[in-house]
Amino acid sequence: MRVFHSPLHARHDGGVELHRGQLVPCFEMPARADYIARALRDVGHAFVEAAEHDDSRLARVHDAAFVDFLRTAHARWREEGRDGSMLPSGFPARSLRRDRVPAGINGAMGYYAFDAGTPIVGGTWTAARASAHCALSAAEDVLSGSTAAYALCRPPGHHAARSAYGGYCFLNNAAIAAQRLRDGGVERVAVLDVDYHHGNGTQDIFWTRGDVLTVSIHGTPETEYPWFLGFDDETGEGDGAGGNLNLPLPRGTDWTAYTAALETALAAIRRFQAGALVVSLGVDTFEGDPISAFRLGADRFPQIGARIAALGLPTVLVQEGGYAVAEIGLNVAGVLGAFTEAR
Ligand code: OKP
Ligand code: ZN
Repeated sequence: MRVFHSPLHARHDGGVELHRGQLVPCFEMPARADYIARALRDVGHAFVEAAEHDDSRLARVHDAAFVDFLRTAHARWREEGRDGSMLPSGFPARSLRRDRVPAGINGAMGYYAFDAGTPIVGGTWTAARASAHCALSAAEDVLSGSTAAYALCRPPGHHAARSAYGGYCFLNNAAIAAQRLRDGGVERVAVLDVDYHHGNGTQDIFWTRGDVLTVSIHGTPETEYPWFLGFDDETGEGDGAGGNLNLPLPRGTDWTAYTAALETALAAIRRFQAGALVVSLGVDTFEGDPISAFRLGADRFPQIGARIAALGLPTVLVQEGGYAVAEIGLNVAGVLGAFTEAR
């Protein structure tokens, strides 16, 4: 299958993140994309550089003022005489006002961010935009008749909400791809999120919509990031009532429990009668992942790919997490290889 990529991903290099009380080197680093690219090239996937797309595609799923914030944040930071990486340190939690965006950059950053683990640097906007372009190009490839396409997105996207960033994510690439499929004439689109972390941003974006089903299998937010969304009683509202399915699983989940959840997810997608599928493909469910706690061996990723392929739907696979950098390429190639063989 075609791999849509962009060299501009490397412009986002956050440096450090706040992790368990310490400033540590970012887990979400440029080398991740390079390892994936090498592994996919080695097995012969066709590489295509993502095309430029209009920014109006981003505003289909994000708030315009939020997109403006991302576009201008680092320039505003530099105008205050600072440089390097931006991390927020105050957030509008309970008892504080959320009805106004502070005029200054520090307050605005805390307003739009939901964690202190997602630095913005000078190249973040360029990279995040290029990442979204990978997803858009892959979606258009599928609209033109390809069975499936893979977007080598970096930075990832599934934590980015309509007007909030965090979890290493700025623009929600999977949501942007799903919306592109809708705008291209697909009436019902399903998003299956198999990243270890709950896809809170995708859930938020489609929460009140009946045309996009969102399903996420993830480590339970009782103990796992993003902690404040992803429980199984979140099912959608309004036109989106019943259109969100969360399948949280405990730390230590093995293949037996994982496949049961995967089959539940696939059954829901079949029932929805989707015309196309977007997969938020995180491979941080791997047993060697440094920030996650499922126990899937590398041999399970081809099985995941084959099961998803069995849905028989036109599919856009969008890269999300995966932080065991040495194995990330093998695990992504495992999913894509088995998917291709099954179709
Ligand atoms: C991104 B993706 C809080 C940061 C905690 C965030 C993990 C984001 C995972 N200071 N870590 O879903 O793989
Ligand atoms: Zn993740």
